[in-house]
Amino acid sequence: MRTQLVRRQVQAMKPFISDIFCELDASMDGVVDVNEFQIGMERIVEAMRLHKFGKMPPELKAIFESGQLTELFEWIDVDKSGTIDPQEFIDSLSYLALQSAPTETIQILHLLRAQAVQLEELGAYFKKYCRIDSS
Ligand SMILES: [Ca+2]
Repeated sequence: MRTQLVRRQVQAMKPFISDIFCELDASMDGVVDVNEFQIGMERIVEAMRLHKFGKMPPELKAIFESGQLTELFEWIDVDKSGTIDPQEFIDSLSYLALQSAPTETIQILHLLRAQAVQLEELGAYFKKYCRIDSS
């Protein structure tokens, strides 16, 4: 069964993702903020090169080595609290690792984010434009 296979894969990745989360949580308050995330990610990649995390599933390793994860902070922060909690981290990372082309998925997510920013800017522009027009 496909769902069982997926569940087994997620279970196999979980300890590694948890280890990485602890490594990112420099202040040890149980959540990772954007600074910890960006600074920590470089440390993780370096530690990975030294095989510090043991025999990590290759699909998971590839995501970290892509170096693109730092751009996904806001996507991982599902509840938009400004911090990433362990559940958000485990869910997003296992989701990405189970994609057949994870780096492509990361790129698409990044593009979507960039588009959302542009839309916000456009919205703000029209708001301003209309206000000027009506005065
Ligand atoms: Ca959060």
